[in-house]
Amino acid sequence: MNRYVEDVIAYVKDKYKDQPEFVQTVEEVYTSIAPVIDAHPEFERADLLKRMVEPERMFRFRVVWTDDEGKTQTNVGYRCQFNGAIGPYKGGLRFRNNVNESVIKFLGFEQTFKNALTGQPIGGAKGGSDFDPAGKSDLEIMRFCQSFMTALYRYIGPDTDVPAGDIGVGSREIGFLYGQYRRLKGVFENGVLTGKGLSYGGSLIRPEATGYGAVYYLQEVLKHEGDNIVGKKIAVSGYGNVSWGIMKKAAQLGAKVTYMSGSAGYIHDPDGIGTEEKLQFILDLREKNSKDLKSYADKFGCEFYPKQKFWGVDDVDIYMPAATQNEVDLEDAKKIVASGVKYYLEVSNMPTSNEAMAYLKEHGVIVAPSKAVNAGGVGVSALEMSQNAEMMVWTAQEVDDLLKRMMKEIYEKSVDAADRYGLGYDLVSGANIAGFEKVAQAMMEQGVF
Ligand code: 2IT
Repeated sequence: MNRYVEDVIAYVKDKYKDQPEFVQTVEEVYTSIAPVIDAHPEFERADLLKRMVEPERMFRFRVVWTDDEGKTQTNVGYRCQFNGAIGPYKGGLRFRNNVNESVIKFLGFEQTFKNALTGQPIGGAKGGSDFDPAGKSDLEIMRFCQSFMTALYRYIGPDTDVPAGDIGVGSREIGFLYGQYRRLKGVFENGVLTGKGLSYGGSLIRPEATGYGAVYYLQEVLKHEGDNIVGKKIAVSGYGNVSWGIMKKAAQLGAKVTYMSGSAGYIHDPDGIGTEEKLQFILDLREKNSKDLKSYADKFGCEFYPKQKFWGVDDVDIYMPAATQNEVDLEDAKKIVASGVKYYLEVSNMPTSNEAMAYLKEHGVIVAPSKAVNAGGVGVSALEMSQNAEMMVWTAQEVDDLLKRMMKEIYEKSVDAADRYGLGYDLVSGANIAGFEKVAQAMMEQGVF
């Protein structure tokens, strides 16, 4: 491999050894883009790779709030403005108890290349808190969001940094966050957040966009194999907003999601999780922050497998991990290869360990990376920003058409980038290269800093 790439990976491994998720993503992306560095010695002279692993700035702040018993609670908040070379910082906020500096930095680094891939003018950012919304009342969540925004509002804005949702942050949280921003600034600047409710500037299709986009991307992958989505069975991990979008679009297109998992186990529904009633049930589970997937099995008469993961089941055509980071390790990858399932499309950010990904690729599984597959979410967030800036409201059809086109272009850009560097049909390296090239060019043209 390229010596400069090796040196920078070794430097990051040493300097950030206490940030394993961050090291993992840097190693993954930089290994992929090594052929670009070979072809561009000027990138080493400009020390581009070391510059890119340092966030432009990162905030860490105290978030204090009062629970329903009147007790004071303290959490940590973060916002990492990773790379603003191609547009205002953009990326979600994650509220979950396992959030720390490493998790926020890995998500911000990924976001930088993903956002570049969308073709929209958005830089990379991520933020969040170790606050866990599970089991909290609406009022507790409101007080937390208000305190979080009070600490954050001076660092964000429609042309500066535009947060959105992620795990634990949905339209309810975005509503509370926006309300507090508006109160503090005294202006109606709704372009400061995306994923808003429709009554104050949200975009149609934004709630569905990540899942729908993933299925549109899947259609491109199937087309390449001379195949199509009708009749396909899909195993999806997670049952959040993204999984819900996949289930809905898959059902519309004649495919079905037959497996769904949560942290307590998984369910197998051979009929597919596709009816209005079933989809609404999933939304309600999420709304209540419920971890009780068994209630789905009880209601719809199917099997629940407690404390197990479904990797390795062989009665599906496609695996789509869509829950969180590091869901699939080498052992799981071995089970997937042994199952004979041909397609593995990452949807959540970095669900696969680097060893697992290498194993899947080596054994002929057709793999696609999350930074391409889930990019429709942030892509439609950028469309929401456009609508807010223009004071316009686009129809669902208009947004959906743009999303479809965006996913097709992301797929094609990835295929083309891998091809240009002689890597063959490699959607993972292709996505990394295409995203990297755009950010690199913008940084090179903007001078040394
Ligand atoms: O990981 C992601 O791309 C998101 N959580 C969405 C970010 C956004 O700004 O819509």
